[in-house]
Amino acid sequence: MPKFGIEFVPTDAYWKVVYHAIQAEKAGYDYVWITDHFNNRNVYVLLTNIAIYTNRIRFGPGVTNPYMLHPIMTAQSMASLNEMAPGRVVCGLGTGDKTTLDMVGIERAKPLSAVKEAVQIIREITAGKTVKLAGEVFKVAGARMNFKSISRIPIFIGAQGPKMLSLAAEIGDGVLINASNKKDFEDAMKYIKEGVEKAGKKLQDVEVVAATSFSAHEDIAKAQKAAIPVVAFIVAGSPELILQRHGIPIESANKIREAISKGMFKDAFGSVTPEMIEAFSISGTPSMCIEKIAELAKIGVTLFITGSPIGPNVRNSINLISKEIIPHFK
Ligand code: F42
Repeated sequence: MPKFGIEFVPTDAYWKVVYHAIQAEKAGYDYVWITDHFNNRNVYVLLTNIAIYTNRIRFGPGVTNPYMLHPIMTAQSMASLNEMAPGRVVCGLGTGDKTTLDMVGIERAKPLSAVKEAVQIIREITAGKTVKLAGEVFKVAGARMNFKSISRIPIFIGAQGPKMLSLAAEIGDGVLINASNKKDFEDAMKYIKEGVEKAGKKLQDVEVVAATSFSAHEDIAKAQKAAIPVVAFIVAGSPELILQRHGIPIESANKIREAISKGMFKDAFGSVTPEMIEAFSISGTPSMCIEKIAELAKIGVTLFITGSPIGPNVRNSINLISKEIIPHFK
């Protein structure tokens, strides 16, 4: 049975996200993840408030990256949060969204090394050790914090490419996969198994996380309509290989990409097809969602995240998920 997580993109005021996190805790979710992009609300301001206003749910950035914020600072933030909410903090780390890093002129050089070295730095610093590392990306010349984390902080690595998936399974406590369709998870599992073997671990040692674009409503049309804007952005940002896997013509994706880049959102959203919604989201009635979640669990997903849009109305959809979907898996 998969555990449940919820992901919020903090485009809304901080209090609204915190309100939904409190609601998610009451709804029976196990994890809340806050995405990290410079152009949204600050992830640590939100996580601090979530630490204060919740009691049980585990939480963390989903995901931060080692380019925008030095891993030393991520480690410090994680350990400080873990003092506020003992044992509830998890660290989501990835190579970072290229588009937003490009906007501030930060190059995503050597992503595999950056993630690997960041994990080492975060693990050692939070454990109270002195870090000395002459890495390919990070040079740390004997750094140590004056305090250490009160417990070990699990690191979940955001991954999509084959090498990152394998690395994530090898060194991470969890692999966070941004996808919603079973084809993507069938493919990802090959690389996850590779990484697990490389590390001499068992598959059960690694949490396989589906970070989905999710939309639940009793009315299927309403659920799918709410998913359209998110799906449009996913299609626009998807590499050719992924589009091919789902039988989405490159020309259709290019049309959406072009419309988004010109700010013509109505045109972009109007070009989203039912096939795209099927490929890049889980949207529909509770029973349809249950079927899809069960399918992913069968493939190997152990933690299921309901991500943006969650539903036409976030509050109502959390209630619906709490009543009709989560109990099915408990
Ligand atoms: N990104 C954010 O910025 N914020 C978020 O909140 C966020 C959430 C999130 C949640 C789940 C998830 O799966 C991803 C998420 N992301 C988020 C995106 C994440 O940060 C990454 O952008 C995303 O996972 C895509 O990266 P990737 O894992 O596919 O890795 C990329 C870089 C890639 O191309 N990987 C290749 C692969 O096969 O895995 C390998 C690339 C390679 O070989 N690089 C070489 C090297 O040495 O590293 C050479 C590269 C060079 O420098 O020439």
